Amino acid sequence: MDSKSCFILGLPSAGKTSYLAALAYSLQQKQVETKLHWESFSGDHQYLASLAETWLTAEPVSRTSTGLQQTSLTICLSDCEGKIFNITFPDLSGETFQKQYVDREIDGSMADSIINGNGILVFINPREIIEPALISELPLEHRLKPVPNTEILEREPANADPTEVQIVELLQDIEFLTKNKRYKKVPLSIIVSAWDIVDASYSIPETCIRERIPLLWQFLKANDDIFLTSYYGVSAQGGSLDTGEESEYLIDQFETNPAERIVVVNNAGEKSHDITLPLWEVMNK
Ligand SMILES: Nc1nc2c(ncn2[C@@H]2O[C@H](COP(=O)(O)OP(=O)(O)OP(=O)(O)O)[C@@H](O)[C@H]2O)c(=O)[nH]1
Ligand SMILES: [Mg+2]
Repeated sequence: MDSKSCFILGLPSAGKTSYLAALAYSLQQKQVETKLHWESFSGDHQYLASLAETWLTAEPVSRTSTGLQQTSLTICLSDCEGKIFNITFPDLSGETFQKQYVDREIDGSMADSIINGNGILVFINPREIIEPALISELPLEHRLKPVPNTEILEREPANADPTEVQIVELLQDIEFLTKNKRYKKVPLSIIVSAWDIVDASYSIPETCIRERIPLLWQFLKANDDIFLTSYYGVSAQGGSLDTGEESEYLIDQFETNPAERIVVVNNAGEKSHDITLPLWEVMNK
């Protein structure tokens, strides 16, 4: 049996665990057609089973702390052609990636999963984007005033630097780590999570990335000889779960077929409920 692995990257609250919760539920239901299906559990399945349960009851997932992060979850899947394979992926804490960005250091086992992996999913939550401030947009008095050294020392890069700068830096680490594998491009899927809150004028995920975080889009365009990129918009929850009323509304509305809560938009703007699509695509490139 084939063994594959997928690396999952994203800053805090990027939507990684919510995606895995919807995936865990989707893989075991039959009402909505999906490219991938659950064949059997391998390893410790408790984590994914409990995420699936949380998803079904329309509760938001808890933040993944570094102490509770999962470095290697394995499930046995079958694809639409009946091919069966084991797939391994992590559910890491966004803080792990912030630390990597700030310290410019990566854990050895994480580096190995990137080097030996088959593809990467990168999550970006439109609600969490830190926009860059252009010098030309700052009031003149700020631009003329010298910055005191204390302010520079107190700067917190993880909470202040633009999202696009942090993600591009993390992708540059991947570029470096995979440099001996240049015979093959790195399959990458950029996933705009919480697609239900994205401005309705965006029907194409790549346009949303190009306009909201242009540095990332430019980086991927300029490095298309290294990364083989696809773009998806994903609403894993199907809507906001910030209040009990919102959760109840979603449960009632999709009582007969909960998996229809999920919305996945590909780069042609086509909508489906198949949350396995980004994973299936990066595994097949
Ligand atoms: N509206 C909406 N919100 C979502 C959706 N998916 C995730 N969110 C929200 O985004 C926030 C972060 O989601 P998580 O899945 O915990 O993100 P994460 O990347 O695992 O974050 P860390 O564990 O901190 O690294 C939560 O408040 C979720 O409720 C969605 O489909 N729609
Ligand atoms: Mg998480």
